[in-house]
Amino acid sequence: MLACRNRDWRGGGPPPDAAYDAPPPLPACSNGIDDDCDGKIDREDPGCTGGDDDDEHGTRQCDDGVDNDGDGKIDYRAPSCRPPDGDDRCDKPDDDSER
Ligand SMILES: [Ca+2]
Ligand SMILES: [Ca+2]
Ligand SMILES: [Ca+2]
Ligand SMILES: [Ca+2]
Repeated sequence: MLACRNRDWRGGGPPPDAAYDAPPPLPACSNGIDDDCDGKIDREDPGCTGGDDDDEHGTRQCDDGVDNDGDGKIDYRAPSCRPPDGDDRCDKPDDDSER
């Protein structure tokens, strides 16, 4: 005698995920965070040209996110930053020389 197959079996997969409607992340210049850790937040940061700018880095050597003098240290970092590993030749983010 043959066993009946259960035709109502629906498989064991998980239910489909509901659409994840998280809002898009805020631009770096309006997220309330000191993203580049220079002690200036959002619109206070000279690297921000506006609230929709997504990068707090600016054009000055001590605020451009680049190791301009090749010593392995990058930009001004606020003393409260951990690690406080900025270029020690930078006294402030609008300093335009890492040398
Ligand atoms: Ca920010
Ligand atoms: Ca900043
Ligand atoms: Ca730099
Ligand atoms: Ca440097």
